[in-house]
Amino acid sequence: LSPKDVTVVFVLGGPGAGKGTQCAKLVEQHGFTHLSAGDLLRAEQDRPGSQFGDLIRDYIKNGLIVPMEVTVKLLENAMTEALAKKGSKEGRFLIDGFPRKLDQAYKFEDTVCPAKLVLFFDCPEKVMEERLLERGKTSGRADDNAESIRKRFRTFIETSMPVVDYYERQGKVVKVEAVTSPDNVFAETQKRLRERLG
Ligand code: UP5
Ligand code: MG
Repeated sequence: LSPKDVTVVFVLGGPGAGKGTQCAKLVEQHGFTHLSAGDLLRAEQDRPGSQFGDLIRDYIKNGLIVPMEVTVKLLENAMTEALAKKGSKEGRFLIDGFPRKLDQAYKFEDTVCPAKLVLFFDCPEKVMEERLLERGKTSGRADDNAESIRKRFRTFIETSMPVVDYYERQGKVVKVEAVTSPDNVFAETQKRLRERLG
């Protein structure tokens, strides 16, 4: 895939920062294609006959990063599929929750496509924890429990924040505070993206 044909925006932020919520709004109003790495992994985990089901289940429950080959391939397939469906090579993609480890960032930019921007939702752990525990009452997600949440936070700080710092040094990060209401966060997101994407 070539950056001439596709625009890739990575959407990062801690667990529960609101990446999925904001991506849904961006799709509705700006026609992006939204691909959540976590959603793709959960779908692959549940796909009958998948050779990666048990591995993915184990990594997600422990808040660890699934080996990048699996995730990059799932994303690449989903992008190709979305482009085919639209019947053109043009596409604007929000890649949500990826890359969350430096090796993934290098691999994706090398073999799939460099990112134009990184949208980073910044939110205190306390707020994210409350949101996830609340969602855990009904989400059925195997990682929305106190113990998994603690592990997800640790991985975020130790492994995923260096990715944000890496893109920060390239001047690609658009940072948005994600503590207020979803509509407020969205208004700020739109404003900041307009400044950068036109
Ligand atoms: N909510 C959202 N915004 C709110 C707001 N402004 N005010 C009040 N409430 C708000 O939101 C979470 C909850 O908060 C919801 O109930 C929402 O209504 C509310 P959501 O939009 O879902 O936040 P999001 O940031 O998307 O949270 P998510 O739980 O999806 O984050 P994670 O990053 O933890 O999950 P993800 O699915 O990306 O990854 C899960 C696991 O997959 C990882 O831990 C890892 O094990 C694995 N993974 C990989 O191995 N590799 C990858 O590349 C990606 C994932
Ligand atoms: Mg999400």
